[in-house]
Amino acid sequence: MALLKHQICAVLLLMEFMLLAAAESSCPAYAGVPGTPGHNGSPGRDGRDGFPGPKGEKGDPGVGAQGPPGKIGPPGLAGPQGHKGNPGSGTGVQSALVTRLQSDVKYLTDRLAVVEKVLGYHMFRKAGQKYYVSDGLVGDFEKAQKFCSDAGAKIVLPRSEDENKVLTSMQAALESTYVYVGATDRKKEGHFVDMSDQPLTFTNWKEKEPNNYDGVEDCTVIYKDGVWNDINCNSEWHVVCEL
Ligand code: FUC
Ligand code: CA
Repeated sequence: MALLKHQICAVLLLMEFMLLAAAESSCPAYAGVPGTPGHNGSPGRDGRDGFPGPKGEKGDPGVGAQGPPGKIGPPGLAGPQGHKGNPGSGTGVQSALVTRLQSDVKYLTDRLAVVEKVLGYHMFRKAGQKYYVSDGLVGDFEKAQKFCSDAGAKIVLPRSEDENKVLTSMQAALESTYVYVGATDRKKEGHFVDMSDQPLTFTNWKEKEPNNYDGVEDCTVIYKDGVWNDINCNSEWHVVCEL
């Protein structure tokens, strides 16, 4: 059986060979119809790594670990006077707290109103709990008084060395020779009082002042170096008010 199979194959191979030979020698040349393009092949393997790139720029310095907290600072300035204490009994604690809060809110509201008013002036300085303000106005004592009272304020009157210094610094900024101070002896010669007719608790008269020069000096001014002089109320000087 196997022998027969071999023989058949041999015959078939011989026939194929003969056909091919006959075709090559006697058939006219005929180009066949082009076949359809084959499919894309599968992607090739990954290439090798490239050369190393140039050196990068130096990085930012790192943040060190946080150090220990610093020492406690000095105590702050003394605040305004405290409020009346709560009632001694244990009852009514809540109503006392409400009263206290109402009083705090009133204090803060009033202070804010003053600060907002101060912000409306061209120049201002804080002098303790007071504010000294100026719009650069120059006028006689009457005009000074009106300007300040219209602002709900008074002509400035330093009541201490510190306040006198604040006014002196303001005077330098105003570039004025004199600034009016709210003290007069119009009612009694030689007896200077404030605008509420109260005796002065602080003065800083220049040497040999007040001298009522020519008998017409009932108003007061502060000079550049902080000393005071009595002067004619009709003379015109810079006006500063206190709030
Ligand atoms: C001094 C002052 C007067 C005036 C006069 C020109 O006598 O005391 O107030 O300024 O100088
Ligand atoms: Ca004088």
